[in-house]
Amino acid sequence: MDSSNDNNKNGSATAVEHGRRGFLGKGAALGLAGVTLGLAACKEQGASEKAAAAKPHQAGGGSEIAPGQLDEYYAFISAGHAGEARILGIPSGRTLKRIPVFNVDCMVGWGITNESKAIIGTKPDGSLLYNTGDTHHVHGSYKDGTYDGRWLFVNDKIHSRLARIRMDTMECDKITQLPNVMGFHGIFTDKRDPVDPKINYTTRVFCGAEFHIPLPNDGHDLDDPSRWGALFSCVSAETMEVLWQCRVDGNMDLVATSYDGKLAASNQYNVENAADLNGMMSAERDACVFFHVERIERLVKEGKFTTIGASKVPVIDGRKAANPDPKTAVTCYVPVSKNPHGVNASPDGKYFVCSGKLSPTATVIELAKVLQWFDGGLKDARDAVVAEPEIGLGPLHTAFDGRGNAYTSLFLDSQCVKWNVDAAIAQFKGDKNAKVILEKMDVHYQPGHNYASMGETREADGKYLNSGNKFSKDRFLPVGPLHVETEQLIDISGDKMRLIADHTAYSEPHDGIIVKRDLVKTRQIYNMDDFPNAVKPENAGIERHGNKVHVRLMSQAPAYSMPVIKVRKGDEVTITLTNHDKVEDLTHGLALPTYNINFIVNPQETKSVTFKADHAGAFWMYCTHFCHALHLEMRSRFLVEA
Ligand code: K7E
Ligand code: RUQ
Ligand code: CUA
Ligand code: CA
Repeated sequence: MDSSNDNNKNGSATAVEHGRRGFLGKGAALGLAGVTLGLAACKEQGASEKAAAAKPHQAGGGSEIAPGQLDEYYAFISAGHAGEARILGIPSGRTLKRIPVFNVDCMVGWGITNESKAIIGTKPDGSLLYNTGDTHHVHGSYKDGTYDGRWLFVNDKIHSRLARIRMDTMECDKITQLPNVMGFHGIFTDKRDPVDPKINYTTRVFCGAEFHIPLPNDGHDLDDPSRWGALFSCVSAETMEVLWQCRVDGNMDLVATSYDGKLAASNQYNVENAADLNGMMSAERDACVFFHVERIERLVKEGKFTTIGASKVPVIDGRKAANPDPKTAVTCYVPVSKNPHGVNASPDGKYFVCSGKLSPTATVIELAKVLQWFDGGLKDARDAVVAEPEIGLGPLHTAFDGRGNAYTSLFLDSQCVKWNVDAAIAQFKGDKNAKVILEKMDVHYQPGHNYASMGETREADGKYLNSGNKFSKDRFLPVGPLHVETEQLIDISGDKMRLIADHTAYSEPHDGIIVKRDLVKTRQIYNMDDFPNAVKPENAGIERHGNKVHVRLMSQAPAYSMPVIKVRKGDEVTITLTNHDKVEDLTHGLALPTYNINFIVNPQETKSVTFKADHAGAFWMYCTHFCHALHLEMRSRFLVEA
């Protein structure tokens, strides 16, 4: 089941069983590149590996939260192609909530109720536009350089949609599809306005685009990918409208923003604009493209933009050929290591770090120098690079502890490497004694993102680091061919990193943020008046207009307001249900057998469903959510007359 057989065939490794760590080896990064990923050679087992197998440390900084005790942090994480977002407690790793976003969830009724369908979007026949999604990155809204607890934003890579989650209810309230974009991968909120000092909070969300497509994607240029392009998008955090897009050379992967609001950037692994794997790996260097937000928005204001196809969104040309003079350019392409993955902002606001992926290095870019380039004061964009330390194989994502140290995930080495940013800069300047690499710690196995507590804010506190690992192998009981994933929690508060917990995760979380619990303020019950269609005693009951029937229902434990509901076969039925219970946590459900209806209403909440009563009979409409000693008795007869 591991790669050792392949290794033997290739003669590139010993017959020693080392499948646990050796699944993917160093060969991939050393010039053989991605094409050999599955067969690559294995690394030797080292002392550090044995150390990792030792028992986790105890007490003081452990992960255990005693029964009845609360976690210190929330983690808001993505769920990959499960399509949702999730909330964990940190350090316990306990799952607190799953937030349906792009997926359909029959516990909540997401994708089933009219309200959630309106957010996801429907086809003319009322069915869902999409019921799949791929969430990779979750980022919060900011104020004064730290989380304001207002919103979370999450991407859908499959259908290029941006979703917003309001943090008072932890529910998705808006979804926007980006026009003329495919492979929306990186996302980041801005932290303040580039111009107006009063706007010290998030108003924009920036979105990268990984895949080139014809612009517009309407069937032309299908045989000539060299004419395809990629657009960087800016979305209003408040209205969720797409404000503008910027066309670039090459593609875009992940996104970072500066603390001063002036710059957004995206790492590019395909500056080659290639359509195949070999082409995407042909250039020695790729780039990190920086966007000058103020200049782009000035051009939009002055009307100096084009539009693409049916989209009305202003598009600014950020390609190099259209931006010859740095002093007016909207983009700056800083050359970085080959096929990078990940770009992360240091909490001191000074640097962005891109990881090499196919190069064993990280590239440190100084933002002041990028701004200098935009002012015409830096000859070569490459001069904005102030360090490029060698850190290990397959570097992907970098987290920060607020004490000047960076933590980069090493996919191929299955490690987390802790390195010092200032030392890397000194080394780049020629200081041979600079101690850059502070520690390498094994993780299990093949990490994607790692992220630190408050690490994406000015308040980075250097307490916890989560390593999201892609292969758990033998770390947990086997459960069939699909293994659970591991989220390993590492205590980074001391000089040495300490692995303190292996948490499981259902596939497949990518990135997340760890937020101090006091920054999050949720409400305990809804406000009935927030729902224009709330059912109250004065409008409750059944109402017929032709073959349209509206059932206005209330729930109060342990009963629905109508014991019998009678409709005729062929009716279009809408059931609106308002939960009149006011007790915290007192949720009711509504399931309608054979009609594919299932949803819940939380205290003081209203939801509705619409369906065709296309088959006759008696159906017990029952409460699914345990609410009362007489929960099982909470049901009504839904009668459909032939
Ligand atoms: Cu590296 Cu989509 Cu952030 Cu996954 S991406 S791990
Ligand atoms: S009934 S407590 Cu199905 Cu035993 Cu639930
Ligand atoms: Cu109402 Cu169970
Ligand atoms: Ca490349």
